[in-house]
Amino acid sequence: DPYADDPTRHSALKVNTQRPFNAEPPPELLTENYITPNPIFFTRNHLPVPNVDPDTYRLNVAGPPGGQSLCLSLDDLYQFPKHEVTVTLQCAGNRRSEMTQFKEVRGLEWSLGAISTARWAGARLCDVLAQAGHQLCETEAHVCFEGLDSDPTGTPYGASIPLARAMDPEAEVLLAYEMNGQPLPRDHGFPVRVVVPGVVGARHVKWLGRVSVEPEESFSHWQRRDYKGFSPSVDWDTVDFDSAPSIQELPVQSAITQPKEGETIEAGEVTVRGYAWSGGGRAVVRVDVSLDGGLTWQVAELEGEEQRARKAWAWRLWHLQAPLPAGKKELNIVCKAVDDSYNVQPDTVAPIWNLRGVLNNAWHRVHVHVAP
Ligand code: MTE
Ligand code: MO
Repeated sequence: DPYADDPTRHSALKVNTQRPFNAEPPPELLTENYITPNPIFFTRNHLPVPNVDPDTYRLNVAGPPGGQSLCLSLDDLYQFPKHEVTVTLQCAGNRRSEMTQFKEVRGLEWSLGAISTARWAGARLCDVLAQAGHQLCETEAHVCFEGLDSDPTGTPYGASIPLARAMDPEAEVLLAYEMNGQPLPRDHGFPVRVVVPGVVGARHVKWLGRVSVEPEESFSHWQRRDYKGFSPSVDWDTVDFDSAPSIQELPVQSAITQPKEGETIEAGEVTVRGYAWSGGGRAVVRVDVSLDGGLTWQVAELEGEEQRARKAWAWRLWHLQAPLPAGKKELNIVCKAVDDSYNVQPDTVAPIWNLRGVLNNAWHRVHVHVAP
């Protein structure tokens, strides 16, 4: 069993698949804290978790043509300036189960918890690439990452991001070795992972083994044959993966974590809670909540500090406390967020449905009963 050596996990996680391990925190724990505690941070593994010895670990960074490659130990990585940033990581498949309800898709049945937030620390990718002699001359180039996890044929997990993002110090792309002040837990990439603020989870390669600059995107299955969006009209007989760009920055997203679907709440007043986030560093400027399925709206209160313009890498938690109209027996609660480009969420899944069930950012809806 290649999974026999996987780490033990927190019992509160809602397990999607055991091998490989895929799990999310339940809604009520997800937004209990702005920073997600490491043991309940959602986990998305495609392969068995490698067991890496930190003493012999080496990160291979390919140099430019004619240049020299770097072979970095953990101690070598610690010599680079340590950079810290709070980043929300979201899987492209977050909220896929709502898409499935509309029409069948292929993929893990994520609820709304394939998203979490941590304070990451490590070396900036741009500093490491510069040390290897790379410059931003090839504007069309890509930085390819390989994990130390591999399938039975020996093919590692891989992904890539544009070189322009990797070399931009303002983009804050990290080779992270700390998560919330601790060494990375094994499930989250011990000893080193990539963190690409504002970009889909799939590019945050864990158990990082190799970095190279290439003229083309990674040839990995997960870069070329997965994590892409398509029209609702495309099915598995007609899909042409080369015709769509790989997902990088994600669209604006929000979801309700309290109350829960099907719950019975007390009459009088309701408190609605949730999260909101947008990709590419776009800040959340507003969350609208409806208690009547979208007929009328109230503006939720955003918690925490104002986000940095163009560098809003982490989610905003929000809440709304509202009196309930007397005699209401049921509520159809809806939320939708607006980012600082005034991007909004579509009202239903239908127009954004796709065969792989990615990029679901439709209005989130929760139906509850009111106690008499
Ligand atoms: N990196 C490696 N090496 N192997 C993987 O399976 N999964 C990716 C990404 N990096 C993956 C990986 C996907 S699809 C996501 S959503 C994130 O890791 C999840 O990170 P987490 O498990 O720390 O939440
Ligand atoms: Mo993912």
